[in-house]
Amino acid sequence: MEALIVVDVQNDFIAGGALAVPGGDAVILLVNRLQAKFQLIAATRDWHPPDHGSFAANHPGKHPGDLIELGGLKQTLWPVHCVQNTLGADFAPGLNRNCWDKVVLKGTDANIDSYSGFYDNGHRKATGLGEYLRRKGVSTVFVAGLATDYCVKFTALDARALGFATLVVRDCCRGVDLNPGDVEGAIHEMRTAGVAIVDSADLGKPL
Ligand code: VGL
Ligand code: ZN
Repeated sequence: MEALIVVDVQNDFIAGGALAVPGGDAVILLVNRLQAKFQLIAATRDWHPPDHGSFAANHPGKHPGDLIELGGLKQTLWPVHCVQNTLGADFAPGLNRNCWDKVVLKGTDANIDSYSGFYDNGHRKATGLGEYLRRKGVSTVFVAGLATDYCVKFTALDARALGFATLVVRDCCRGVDLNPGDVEGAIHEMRTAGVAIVDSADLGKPL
């Protein structure tokens, strides 16, 4: 059984959003097309409380891009984004949600960030996505969405570590590239961990 995980395709990560990922809008159509090839689809949703520790604004004198320690972990600081029950946390307009079987909220604990859809960044708490996929008999997981070098990467790495055959559909993802080369580095890191990098055109299941 195969499943698709659609990562964080939310307003704050597309044009006009607080943490807009370059080219992020393009994934809406691409993910819609990709979704048609799957029987089981889970989506992740970045869902932060207003006092979240990853927001630079919650650390006087700090700025987005700065590195701090949060809950004993290194934490990159971000603009305020994906605050619970705000427009920025809504899924992107035009994204087809009708076919989704599960939505996983992440980043809900103010004291720790959660890039992966499976665990927080300290691997302290599971979201339940891993158990859900196992219960559904999933052995192979495809990952697409935003952002390649953060939430897509960590979701794919955790999926692989949990024993799922894991493929990232590269053309259906876009990255932040905070430092140029971050996306390439993320691709390399995922490949090294046993994650396959594929393109949607090569999936062998034409529409
Ligand atoms: C993300 C930074 C902060 C992501 C989420 O979805 O990749 N990046 N929160
Ligand atoms: Zn976030």
